[in-house]
Amino acid sequence: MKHKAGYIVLAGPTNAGKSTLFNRLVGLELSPVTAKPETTWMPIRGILTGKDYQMIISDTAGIPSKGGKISEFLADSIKSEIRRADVVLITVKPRTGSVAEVDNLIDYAKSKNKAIAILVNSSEPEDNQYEKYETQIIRTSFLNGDLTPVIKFILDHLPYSEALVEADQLSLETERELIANTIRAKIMELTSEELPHQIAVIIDEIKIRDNGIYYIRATIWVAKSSQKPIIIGRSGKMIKRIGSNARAAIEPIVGKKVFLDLHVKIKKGWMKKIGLIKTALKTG
Ligand SMILES: Nc1nc2c(ncn2[C@@H]2O[C@H](COP(=O)(O)OP(=O)(O)OP(=O)(O)O)[C@@H](O)[C@H]2O)c(=O)[nH]1
Ligand SMILES: [Mg+2]
Repeated sequence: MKHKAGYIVLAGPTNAGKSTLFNRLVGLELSPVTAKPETTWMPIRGILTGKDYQMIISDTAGIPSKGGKISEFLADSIKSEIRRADVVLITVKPRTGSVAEVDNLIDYAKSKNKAIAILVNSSEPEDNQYEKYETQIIRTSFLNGDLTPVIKFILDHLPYSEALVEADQLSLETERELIANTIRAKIMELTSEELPHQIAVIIDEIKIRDNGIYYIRATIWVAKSSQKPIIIGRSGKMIKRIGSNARAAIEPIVGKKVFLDLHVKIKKGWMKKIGLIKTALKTG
């Protein structure tokens, strides 16, 4: 086979299992998965390089329905990933998410003449709700199903091309971005508050100490003073748990022992201010 390479995007309703599928495709836990919606923010691009192909796969935010200005940034980022893609995989979970959202995504991808498949996250036999879109439909469990048909669809629709990035590169994202996302997901996982659009993680400093340990200092932004004690927890228990869970998830990404130094800062209403949103989403 002549060498193929290109750009693939996973897009669809929040909590459909996009990041679960993405991590399996790229073979690394690059994109945090939680049981809560709105875990993924800005796109995370992972790279799968084989002998005859290179896939740059983009995991995107679940289609944001609320959340004000941040949602606008996220919606734009999804569209921009679709425009850049050769293959668009619309990931859905039956009977969840709004049909209108899926309609809009598919219309947009069709208007840009992309190869589109609908991936249905299910091993259950399903009704025909996706047949009206007249695209290929692939049903499989994103968690443990057979991904061969997904890989085949991608390969069938990738253009012939030389590799686009170095063979040993794993992601287009910087370590800083991957680390910030991981810490944020651990906060979402551990705190019962529904705060996905009110917490951001900013990496202040990364340095390798003489003993080889990766020292990471990060600040967690909260939007209200009442949120700070939730993150800190009683006698600092919660922030310790966040730190130790995040450290365990970061170490395989950076391939080093990590020391995580976490701080919490109240940034009142930060998610209403464009400048701060850009810093939080790393688009500034
Ligand atoms: N049982 C089962 N659970 C799954 C499957 N795929 C995903 N999940 C679970 O569904 C939840 C959401 O998965 P994610 O991969 O974070 O979903 P997402 O679409 O990336 O969500 P957002 O980034 O928040 O929009 C997690 O608790 C996953 O473990 C599956 O095939 N089977
Ligand atoms: Mg996700």
